[in-house]
Amino acid sequence: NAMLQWQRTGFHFQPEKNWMNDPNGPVYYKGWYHLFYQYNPDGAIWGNKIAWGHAASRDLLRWRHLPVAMSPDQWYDINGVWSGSATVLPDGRIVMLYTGSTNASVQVQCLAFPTDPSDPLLINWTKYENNPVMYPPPGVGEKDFRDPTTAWFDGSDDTWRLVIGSKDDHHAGMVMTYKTKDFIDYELVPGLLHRVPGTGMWECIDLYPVGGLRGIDMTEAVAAASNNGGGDVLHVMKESSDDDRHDYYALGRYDAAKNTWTPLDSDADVGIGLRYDWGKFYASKTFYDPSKKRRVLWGWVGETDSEHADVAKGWASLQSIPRTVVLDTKTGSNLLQWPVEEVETLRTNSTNLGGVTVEHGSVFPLSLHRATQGLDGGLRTHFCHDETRSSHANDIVKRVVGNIVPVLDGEEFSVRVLVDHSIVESFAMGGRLTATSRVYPTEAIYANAGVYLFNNATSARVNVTRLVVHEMDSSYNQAYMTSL
Ligand code: DQQ
Repeated sequence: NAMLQWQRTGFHFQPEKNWMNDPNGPVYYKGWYHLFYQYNPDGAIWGNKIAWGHAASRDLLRWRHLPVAMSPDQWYDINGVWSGSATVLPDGRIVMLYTGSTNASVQVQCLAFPTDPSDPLLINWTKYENNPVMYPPPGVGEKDFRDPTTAWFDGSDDTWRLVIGSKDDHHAGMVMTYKTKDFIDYELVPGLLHRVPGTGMWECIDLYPVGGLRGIDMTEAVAAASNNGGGDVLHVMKESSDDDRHDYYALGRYDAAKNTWTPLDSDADVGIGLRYDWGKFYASKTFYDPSKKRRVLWGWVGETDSEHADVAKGWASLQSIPRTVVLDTKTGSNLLQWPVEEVETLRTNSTNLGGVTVEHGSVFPLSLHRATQGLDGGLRTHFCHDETRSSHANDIVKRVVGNIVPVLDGEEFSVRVLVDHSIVESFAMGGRLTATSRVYPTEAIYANAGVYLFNNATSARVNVTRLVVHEMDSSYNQAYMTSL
């Protein structure tokens, strides 16, 4: 449906057509970033024949679409090649672990390797001949055992370790640790790394270290911890909550020897209470990028229109802009997420509009955003996306998404907003809070789209000290794809 093609993005990743969901196995290999993703080659809706789509890029922005990496073609994954993660071994080889949904819809973990490790595009994949390598352990439901993480090396007993999410019969979300020497035989490590009653199935667990400025590889953090206690490094535990379809995280300390992860906020109810993003963002996954020493987060941004509309478009879902993740050392209690620096290379035609005062109840056209000023921490500052006025279409979920965001003494409120056709992704206070929305305007498209500053307050005036609007060059994205 050509009418709907304006919804396709300029610089957010999406396949050429069809359904996509979770990001899978992100990894940097021989100069290329690889992104795999849950993909339905047959249409624009999720189904029981999910495969791994695949694309590669040198800069996380311009993607070369590659053939499907793995299809559901074995008894152990015939109902779906589900989510999984890449591990890079010390000699550079890649091991891929993923969940197979078997011919009896049992969730098992499976192993795959690049068929030709000398191919930087990693086009062909070989599944291990004796898959599966892990079955649901005793006491775990056969449909509650999925999404293995990237493994890390633990020198104390020379094993690789990884975690897998599940739930128990008290509806508690939980995380199990496995160890292996060869990625073929696995041992369940006694105890649970974390468990929170009442939260249901935990999908797509992520566990990774964070510190101040740069990203940290998990293996490196575990080695540092055994040598010198690990310093100020904290570990993020993230789960995707199948009950309410949001990604939650907490900061804590991982103790490899004890196989424990202890949240900083020890209130059991809060055990995993922070949100990655207040809007549409799910099943996310990070990877460590050794070339820029950073940790990069991808999240699946689904549609909020109807399935009917998706079928008409012939595609569904985007990936978020890849985000670097670091610890917010000022608050010490949350992460900072920020678009990867490569996004700035897309900026053209910048307009500076500093020093604007927006009176209460007024609208200021040709500007960027509604902003509220935090006064020395005395005011609570709230950031949200108001989707309710985003479209005249009648088959759309429209909400107001957002929350309180810390503005500390001496700080001014700031927000960065990425607008890309049918997605708006916002980063408030340097990424302390993020909100992602899908938008489906029926009139404000192409040249009819505009940007305004609103001040909906009943009395306060807002001083916008700095406002920069960048147009984003996305034209060469398509050109690049076809020129290869
Ligand atoms: N999506 C995959 C599962 C995962 C879920 C199936 C999360 O592996 O738990 O498409 O969106």
